[in-house]
Amino acid sequence: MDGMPDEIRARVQDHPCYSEDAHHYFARMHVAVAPACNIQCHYCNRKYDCANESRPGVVSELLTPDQAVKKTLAVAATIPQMSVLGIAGPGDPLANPARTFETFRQLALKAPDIKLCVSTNGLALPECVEELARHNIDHVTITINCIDPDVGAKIYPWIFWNNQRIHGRKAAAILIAQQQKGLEMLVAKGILVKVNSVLIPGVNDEHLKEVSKLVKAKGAFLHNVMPLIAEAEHGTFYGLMGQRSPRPDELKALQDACEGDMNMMRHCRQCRADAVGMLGEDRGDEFTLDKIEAMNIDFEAAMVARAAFRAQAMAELEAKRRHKEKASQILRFQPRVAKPAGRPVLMAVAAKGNVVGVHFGHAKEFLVYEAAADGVRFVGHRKVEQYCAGNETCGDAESVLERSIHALAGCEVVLCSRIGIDPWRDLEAAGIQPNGEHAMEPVEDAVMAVWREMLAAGKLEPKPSAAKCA
Ligand code: CLF
Ligand code: SF4
Repeated sequence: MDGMPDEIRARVQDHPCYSEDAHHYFARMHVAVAPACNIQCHYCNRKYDCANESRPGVVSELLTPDQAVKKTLAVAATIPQMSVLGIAGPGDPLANPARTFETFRQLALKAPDIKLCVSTNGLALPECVEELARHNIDHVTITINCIDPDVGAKIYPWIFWNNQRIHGRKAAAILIAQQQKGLEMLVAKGILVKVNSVLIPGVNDEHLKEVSKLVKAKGAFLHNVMPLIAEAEHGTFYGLMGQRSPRPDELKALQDACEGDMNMMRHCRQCRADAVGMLGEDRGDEFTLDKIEAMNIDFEAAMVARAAFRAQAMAELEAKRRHKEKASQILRFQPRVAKPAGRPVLMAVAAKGNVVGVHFGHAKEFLVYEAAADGVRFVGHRKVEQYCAGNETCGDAESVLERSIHALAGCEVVLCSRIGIDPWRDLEAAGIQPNGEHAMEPVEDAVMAVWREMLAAGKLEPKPSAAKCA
């Protein structure tokens, strides 16, 4: 959020998706009120949630607007970090306008401190912009995978438009036109727009650079390039035909290439349409309808706890921002001496919140940072299975460890709070240095400290050929 006008910063500083810093402090929840969809994407199987913002292969419990409101109030009372309510499926929210807007209408009245957010494929967007603005929806995500109908025809087999099913290039051209028109209308209303794009190798990878340029020129705030997830067991067209997903290094290279043009989101977790909690965690099971019915909630006490949490989180975020601003000013005004030597290094961190706080064997994901002379940059995350699930008889531990090491390819260091001797040995053998010396330290400080130690030890001479992710 460096250099961002104060008015925009105030609108995104507690949104875990629109602000990378905020996602360490604030949580989101989704309510699955929107079953229908008006298009078909080749990466979607309608048995599952909308794959434009969801991890395919999961099914959400469909709620009525009344049930959704009840659930939102219960979650907000239990999780003070919850700042945003999003509707992202299981179909397209704007293909279900009555259910979507009834949910928003009730929540704007009953929980005005919660931000409202929606994600759409964009086909019905232009006709919904007025109503979105009326309900005070300040954040809208449009999934835009292409701006060329020939590319679109490879992603969308059909759309349902004006009571007709339209196929191929013609369908893609209509969808693209609606998405672009919707984007322009939202920007004209002052609504913040995030664009999601699914990176499909060989289909739209190079093309997404043009998409990024265009949506930025039209005023989109943030671009979130997400990897295609295509598994045969999900029964999607791409899954069945063997379309591959991008590797982590391909995703990072494309995000880096687009970054020159606009803010990139790199911390997306491709949530489910009924996700609850901090990004990367899912507490949905605690809030099924029967459990909510049995809850005895003191809403007044909950509001006090929410306000106290918020004040503390905002103060910490502001302190962090000032610290970063000061560091970048020092760098900017330093006399122009030769840049300190040392190549950039990718490091994986088993983090809890904002600190190095997870045992290697307990991590379900690692945050990946790039450390260099001019600071630390978050570049993405890698999902893994828990190597040590607390089950002594787990015979699969070896292969889980192998898969974790494979997922960390390209990283030279892994920071965690603790690590066992076996994984330590195997990581080292794979060229990844485990490090448990910075337990409970703030993540970025720890990563920078390790980079400086490597520099001092003479380990950061340029490599003959840069490390690549597998
Ligand atoms: Fe939900 Fe999306 Fe709003 Fe966030 S998710 S509707 S903008 S509140 Fe966030 Fe989840 Fe990624 Fe979406 S991490 S899938 S980008
Ligand atoms: Fe599936 Fe979402 Fe695409 Fe509709 S917009 S087909 S629900 S991925």
